[in-house]
Amino acid sequence: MNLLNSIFFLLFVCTVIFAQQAVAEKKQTFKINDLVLSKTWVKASPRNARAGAGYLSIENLGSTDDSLIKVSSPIAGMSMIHDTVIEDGVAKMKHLDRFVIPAGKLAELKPGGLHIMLMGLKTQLNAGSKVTLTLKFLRAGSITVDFPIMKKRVD
Ligand SMILES: [Cu+2]
Repeated sequence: MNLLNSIFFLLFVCTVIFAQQAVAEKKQTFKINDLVLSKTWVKASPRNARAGAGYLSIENLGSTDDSLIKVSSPIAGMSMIHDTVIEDGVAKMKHLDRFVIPAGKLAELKPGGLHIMLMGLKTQLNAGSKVTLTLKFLRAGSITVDFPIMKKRVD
C-alpha cells in the first residue's frame, strides 16, 4: 500500500467509525418503567442565545396515562414545558404545567410544537456537546439523560 492508499484507507475507517457513532446516537433509547424515551436532542443555538429548546419522543407502553410534570437542567436557570400555539396567525409559546402521555401512545416533542424550554442559559449550546436534563413523570418517576446538541435532527 502506498502512502496515498494508506491515507484513503484511514479516511475510510474514520468515516465508518463516525457514521456508526452517529447511528448509535440516533437509536439511543432510555426506558423508565412503562415509558421509552427516544430521539432526544437539544437544538444548537447561536452565540449568546439566552434560551434554547429540547425535544424527544416518549412512548407509553403501559395501560395507564402518565404525565411529564417537571424538567430541569444544570445549564439553565429555569426549564419549562412549552407548547406552540397559533394565535391570530402568530406562533406563540404557551407554558404547560404538565403534559400527558396517553396509555399506549407515542408523544413527540419536536420543532414547531411541544418542547422543553431552557431559559437563562449558563453555557452556549454548541453542536456536538451534550445537555443533561432531568425529566420527572407523575407515575414513572425521574430520569436524567444527556441530550446531544445538534443543529438539526433528521429521522
Ligand atoms: Cu418555548
